[in-house]
Amino acid sequence: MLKLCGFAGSNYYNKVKLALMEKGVAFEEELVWTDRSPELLARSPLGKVPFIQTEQGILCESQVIMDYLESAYPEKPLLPRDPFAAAKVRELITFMELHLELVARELYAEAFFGGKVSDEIKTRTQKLLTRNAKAFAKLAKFSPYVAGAEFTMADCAALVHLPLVSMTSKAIFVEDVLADLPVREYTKMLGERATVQRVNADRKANQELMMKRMK
Ligand SMILES: N[C@@H](CCC(=O)N[C@@H](CS)C(=O)NCC(=O)O)C(=O)O
Repeated sequence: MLKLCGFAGSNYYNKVKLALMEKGVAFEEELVWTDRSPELLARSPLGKVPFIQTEQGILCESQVIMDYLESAYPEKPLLPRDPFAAAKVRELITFMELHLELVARELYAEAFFGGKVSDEIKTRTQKLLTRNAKAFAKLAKFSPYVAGAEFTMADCAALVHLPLVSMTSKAIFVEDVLADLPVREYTKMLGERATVQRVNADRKANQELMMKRMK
């Protein structure tokens, strides 16, 4: 059976987990914390999660995994059939990852892990995030799903990226760079899905475990 490896506190892990559940693909989970151990590096070249173990071998990079799942398990698609509409869904995913999540990531050390980020990084990040959030607003539909009327793999990504970007922004700048977007209502709507409830419950339990490990 396909194995999803990583930890449920990881947003990229949860993006893939949600897709697996939405597609109804049977899978098991292996708890793998990130480190630089030779054992992990032998399975995931950068020591990152998630990765999946298939009968043919291991795959890393969450979006590559999503694309693999889409072609290996086409029964319940998370992409529209029309090539342009499918590309628009993938455009949203790339945009959220590159221009929101990875920019906000520069602030996580201070926002979540008790570290310190320089004022220079904060100023640069705030400028970038403000600009990128405005651009994202032009692409995102929220009608009611992020790419339009259907639940797609962009929702698996949005569910993990958007609330985290909002939280980070509020923690560091007080102001939410995504305040003009209906992120809270959207997240609440997605929270009605049993799959999302399971992801959220597992994340909470895993975060408690993570805290205990850090003590
Ligand atoms: N581009 C990667 C990012 C994965 C990633 O950054 N995962 C984090 C956990 S959320 C991680 O493994 N961090 C540990 C590290 O970078 O060493 C993907 O999409 O899978």
